[in-house]
Amino acid sequence: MDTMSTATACDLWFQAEVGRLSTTDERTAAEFSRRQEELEDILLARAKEEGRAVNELGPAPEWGEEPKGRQPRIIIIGAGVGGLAMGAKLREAGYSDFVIIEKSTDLGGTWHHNNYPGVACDVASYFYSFSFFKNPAWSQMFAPGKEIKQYLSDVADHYDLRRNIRFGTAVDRCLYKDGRWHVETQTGEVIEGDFLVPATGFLHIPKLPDIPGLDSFEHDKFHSSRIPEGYDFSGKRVGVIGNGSSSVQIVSSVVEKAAHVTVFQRTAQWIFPAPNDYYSEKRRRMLEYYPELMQRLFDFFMDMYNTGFGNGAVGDKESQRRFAEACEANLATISDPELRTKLTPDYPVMCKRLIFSHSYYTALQKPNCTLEVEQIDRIEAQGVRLTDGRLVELDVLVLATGFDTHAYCRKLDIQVANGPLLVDAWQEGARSFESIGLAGFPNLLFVGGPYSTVGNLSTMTCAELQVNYIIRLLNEMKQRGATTIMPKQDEQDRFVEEMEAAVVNTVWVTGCRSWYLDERGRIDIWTKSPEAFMERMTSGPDLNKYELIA
Ligand code: NA7
Repeated sequence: MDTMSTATACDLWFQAEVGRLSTTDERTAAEFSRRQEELEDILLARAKEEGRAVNELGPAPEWGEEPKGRQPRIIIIGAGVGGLAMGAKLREAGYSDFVIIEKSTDLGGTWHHNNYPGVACDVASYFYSFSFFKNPAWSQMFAPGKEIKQYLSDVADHYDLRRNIRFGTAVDRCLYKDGRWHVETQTGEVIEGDFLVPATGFLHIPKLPDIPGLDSFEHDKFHSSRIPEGYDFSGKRVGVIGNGSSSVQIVSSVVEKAAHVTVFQRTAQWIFPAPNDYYSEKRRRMLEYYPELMQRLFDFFMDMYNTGFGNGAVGDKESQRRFAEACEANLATISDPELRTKLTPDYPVMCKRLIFSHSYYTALQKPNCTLEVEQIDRIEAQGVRLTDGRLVELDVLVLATGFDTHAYCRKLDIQVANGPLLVDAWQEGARSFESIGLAGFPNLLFVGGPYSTVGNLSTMTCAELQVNYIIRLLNEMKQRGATTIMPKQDEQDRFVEEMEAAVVNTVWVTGCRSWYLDERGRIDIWTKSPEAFMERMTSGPDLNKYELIA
């Protein structure tokens, strides 16, 4: 075996990876793993023989060549995935005059705020990475939140972005006047710039349930994203309201320590049985030497998410059927028929964001866990009162009730002097042109705004595509000597119509409530396939669809 070429060993390792991920048979999977381990030994030895360098990322890259002409000053809001992608790519493109305003004391956005037990991403780690900063060191198939935060920290260090970040600075108001954006912070300071890039994310503002008596609970109570890091659930009677991805991860983790866990479920969810494999130290070391394998892993998972999952959500019946079968088979593993009935959704798979978990059903079947489907009447000092009159006494209450996913950057009070206010422009629902600009708002460029592909594409990939689009837009403006840009209203209207026409094909409007729908039942995420989004982002921008002012 060790006489094979390095290229063949890489091929075989990758084929074994695909085989392992494609089989549901544990013995076959174990055989693939064993073969991979042998190949890792060979590949590590080869790396030494061939004098391969560890693919270390090294010091921050030199600034890209400055585009000719005056440098625009760019104000980015948020040092999460979107803001950091923007900073890294600006730096690479030579735009040195930018500031990232971050209200927290550290970077990472969602991955800074969410510190609950079991926090992890539901997108495979090799794909939940920037294509320009692949990470051989992921420890698991679905990386824990802490690792993702560390990864983002590494991105910031590598691109030397910390010096551009203003931590602990909350924005109050963004006013466009006299041809510039004036960003006023809560301390009254005004930061001026030519472009405003809100990269504030959408899993950001906690949505608290409108349950009567919420404030009367006398013990610890947290939104899932505000559980203090290291909070000790040991020996406590824990109540968790909600059963989305956050709840599923919390419950699966906390059940090991808590005296009892009660999950208050309003609507059953489909659960896709995804094992969360650990990646061995040897595998990680091997991958450091083989960027070509990192690329293949990235491409493989991208294809799996886009064609397998993404296309299913926007109408591919074959993909929907495969996901439905896997979820139904998972549900069938629940031995107690009463519990199984409680956990059976009455809407199609993927209508709500699909939950990936290999441990939730196991947790629910533990003797110290109860799934409560009687609805909540009110919260009282000692616990949760159900509509049938029972009181579930608790020592700690977790509100895993999601986020205000449609707020986007409304809180920033964005407005144009003598012109529109963002909240008015979005009165009938958030919108944008091609997920980037907004008619009536000069030099306002979103990363992760309305019509981003939050459905299925990795947020990292989505941000990267948008940022590359923005850089091309800035470069083209420079070439044309333009200083101000905004989408033409009719082009934006046509784009919104295109998105709304495609909604009917999606599984998101097949009869469930989810965070994809706003309070009017309107969808403001990308409604076509992930490939169509990638195509739009990489072929754009078409500056004929924008108004340009020199
Ligand atoms: P989600 O997925 O929005 O889930 C919120 C959960 O909270 C869901 O089960 C809701 O039930 C439930 N909920 C919300 N309000 C209430 C009230 N008032 N009463 C009872 N139950 C309620 O949020 P997550 O934080 O879990 O996940 C967000 C995303 O983060 C996730 O999709 C991943 O991409 C990462 P409902 O189903 O609406 O009946």
